[in-house]
Amino acid sequence: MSLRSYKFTYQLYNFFKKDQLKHNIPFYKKYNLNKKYYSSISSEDFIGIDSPPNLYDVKDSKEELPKKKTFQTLDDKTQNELLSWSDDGYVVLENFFSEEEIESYKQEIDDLLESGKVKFRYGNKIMFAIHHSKTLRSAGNNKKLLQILSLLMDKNVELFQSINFIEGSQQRTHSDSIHMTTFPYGNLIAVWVALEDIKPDSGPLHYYPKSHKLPYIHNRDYDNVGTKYKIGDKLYNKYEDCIEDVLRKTDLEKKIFLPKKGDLLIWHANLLHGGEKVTNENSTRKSMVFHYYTDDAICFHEISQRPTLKNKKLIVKD
Ligand SMILES: O=C(O)CCC(=O)C(=O)O
Repeated sequence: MSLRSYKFTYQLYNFFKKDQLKHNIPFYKKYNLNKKYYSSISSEDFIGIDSPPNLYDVKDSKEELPKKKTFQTLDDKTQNELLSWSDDGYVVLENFFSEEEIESYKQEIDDLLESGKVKFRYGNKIMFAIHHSKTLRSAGNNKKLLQILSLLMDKNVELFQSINFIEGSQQRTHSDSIHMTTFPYGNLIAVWVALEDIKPDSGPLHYYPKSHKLPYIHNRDYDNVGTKYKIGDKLYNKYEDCIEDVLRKTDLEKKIFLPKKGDLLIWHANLLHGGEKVTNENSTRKSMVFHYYTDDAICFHEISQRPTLKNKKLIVKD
């Protein structure tokens, strides 16, 4: 049995990273959570505590967004693109980044790879390149983008993570809420940026419009709660099977995202999405994902039951 399955291993690790965990302290107090901020945490800790929903999970963005000052400052096209947020759980913003900006992001990734500052992890993902690049950090902290994300969440958001892809992820359908969990639930928002025109054979992103309205799937939903001392022992594919089962019982339809370079897709914390199969082995699918937390929630990783480590470098904007 691996040491990683014991909660105390993470607790020890967390203890030495305490500074990066303190962000949760005020919200442990707010939600009367009686535990150390470096201890294990999962959705089991919130059973019986009401999770206040976000504005557009209960009110229609078509009616509410036009009342917001920030919304009124946006051009007509962007306004229209945002209106269906609460209905669909995603929005597409065409042509958001310029050709020049996109070229600079691609160059930055090439340089980071060549210098060895970033490496592929979990197969073909370049994780957290924003920790090494002011250019990519600035892309994630683009002023208009942050404004739009804050508008959709109706509160402040903070850049947390980036993932860069050269090729399709082929990742099975999932919700980000199992990886970047929050309490209250749903306080995460994500952005997928096309760094080139995306072709159908390159393993494009897929997503299920309206799936954000399905219940959040947590450890207990696939028998992965664990014990007082150990995290759950289910393999990740059991979670993916569970999502497949959930979807099979709905009539939700899959959409494939085939954007042009510079387009982006913004999705809700619980929107189900993944990567299509790559059918052309020589294809590339250059893309960049940003994940943002709101600044008013407890953040953790449901599967490993670890509180989220936040890198301060990102909070101080360039
Ligand atoms: O780009 C993809 O294929 C999947 C990305 C994804 O699932 C994510 O970043 O959450």
